[in-house]
Amino acid sequence: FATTTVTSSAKPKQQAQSGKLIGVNNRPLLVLYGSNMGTAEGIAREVADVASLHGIRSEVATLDDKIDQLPTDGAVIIVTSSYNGKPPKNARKFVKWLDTVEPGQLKGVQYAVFGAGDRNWANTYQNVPSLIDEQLALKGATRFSVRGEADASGEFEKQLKAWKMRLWEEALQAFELKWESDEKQPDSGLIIEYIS
Ligand code: FMN
Repeated sequence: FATTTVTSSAKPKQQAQSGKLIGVNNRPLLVLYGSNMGTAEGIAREVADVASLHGIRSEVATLDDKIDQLPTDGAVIIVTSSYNGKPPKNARKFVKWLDTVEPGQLKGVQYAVFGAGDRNWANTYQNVPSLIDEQLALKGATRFSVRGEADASGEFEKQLKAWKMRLWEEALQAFELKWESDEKQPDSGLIIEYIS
């Protein structure tokens, strides 16, 4: 029996080590973003890069690109911002579509959501990530990691880092991932300790 703890220092440009994360059926990762100015998009790309470096098949797309196409064979990570409580441009259709989905229709989809927001918009802080997170659950999808959020007027980087650490830890458990080599601590952004 082993407990897994993970820390992520997410440096996508680093070289991957020889080890690979392997999981049952080699399940893929889809990272979707809603972003006007690039913050959420950058986070989405970085998450996918780190996963790719560790041998996980990863794809990045906008939320609007995957309407009615949420996969059930792997993980879906969604990173989005909000604009006056409304979705960014490339997430508007997705949010409308999600509202029309029947309860239970998204059974089998495993997801996690992260929101890039700003508390200066106090009444609508994190509106869109919160809405998507709740709606996906209502429609039958399974949340494998709790929603994360960061505040551009607060400790954005610190909050982002904390979310990434928790995300990888919970993803490793949810998808039964482990290293195929003997290496205990790959140093390519994802550090894994096995505690007997
Ligand atoms: N953040 C929120 O949490 N809720 C909002 O309602 C909200 N409205 C915004 C409206 C405007 C005009 C601007 C410029 C920012 C707003 N923000 C709001 C903050 C952005 O969501 C935040 O800066 C985010 O990191 C931008 O991400 P992006 O670059 O991916 O679009």
